Amino acid sequence: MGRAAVTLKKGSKKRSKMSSGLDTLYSSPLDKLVDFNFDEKVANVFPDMINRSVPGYASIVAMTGILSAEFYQPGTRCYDLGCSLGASALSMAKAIKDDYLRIIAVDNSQAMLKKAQTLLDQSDHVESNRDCIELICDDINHIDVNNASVVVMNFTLQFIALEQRSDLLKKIYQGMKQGGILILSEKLNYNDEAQQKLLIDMHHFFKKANGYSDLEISQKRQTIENVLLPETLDKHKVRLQEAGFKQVEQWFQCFNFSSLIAIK
Ligand code: GEK
Repeated sequence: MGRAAVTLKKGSKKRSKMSSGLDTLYSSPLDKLVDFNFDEKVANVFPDMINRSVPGYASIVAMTGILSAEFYQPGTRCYDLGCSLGASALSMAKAIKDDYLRIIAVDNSQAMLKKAQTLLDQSDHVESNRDCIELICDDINHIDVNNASVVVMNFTLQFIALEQRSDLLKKIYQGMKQGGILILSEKLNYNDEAQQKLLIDMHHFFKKANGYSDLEISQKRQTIENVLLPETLDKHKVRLQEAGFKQVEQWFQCFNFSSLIAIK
């Protein structure tokens, strides 16, 4: 399966100087805009970046805990695919009351997982229930999903190559228990030009209101457009149904950001 546990390299103490901070990565004009990637610089500002960039992010993370507590089946596993710093995994860990809870949190960015490990270590042992979370550094296309009653993909599928998305969802479905849920949160695209423009404009109003300048918005958009590939709500629903999910419902939307629940 090619899993790799998170390994902290020597010298990681130095990095603690670079504490979590404000996202100013695109605040000055950059000579060369390289494709966005989840490196150490991003990991260090990630909570600020995602909260100021994704409308409804905090609500979706909180609801992930609430929904997972209701649909979790004792004796099964939970997965957080594309876990970043582990926010959704922690939300599940706090909400699900089961001494035998096991949450597999997967990300292919070593930098993000190193930061996730630091945050877990710093969290209150009892309050966070962190011991049930296992961090795995791997591509979610390569991991096995087994005996799952809750699978969460909060803003991760959008980074997966378009041609790999169906197979990934089919694999997830196959690894799930009857009655289990997939929470899928994504940035959306619209086929209608006017609708697309309005939704994107509203997202930019949100970012400006959160302190990002026009330069930051524009540079970030250019670096991310080849990497984050949004699709329409219909496309997501049809693909989930084709994977086998018997009920698919959109439960959240703010501007062009949405979350779906798919029940096996
Ligand atoms: C949260 N869910 O805070 N395999 C594993 N991880 C991947 C892959 C892949 N193939 N591609 C991208 N990632 C999180 C937020 S962020 C969303 C998710 C965003 C990882 C990538 O390294 C990053 O950590 C995450 O998916 C996407 O609730 O930044 O917009």
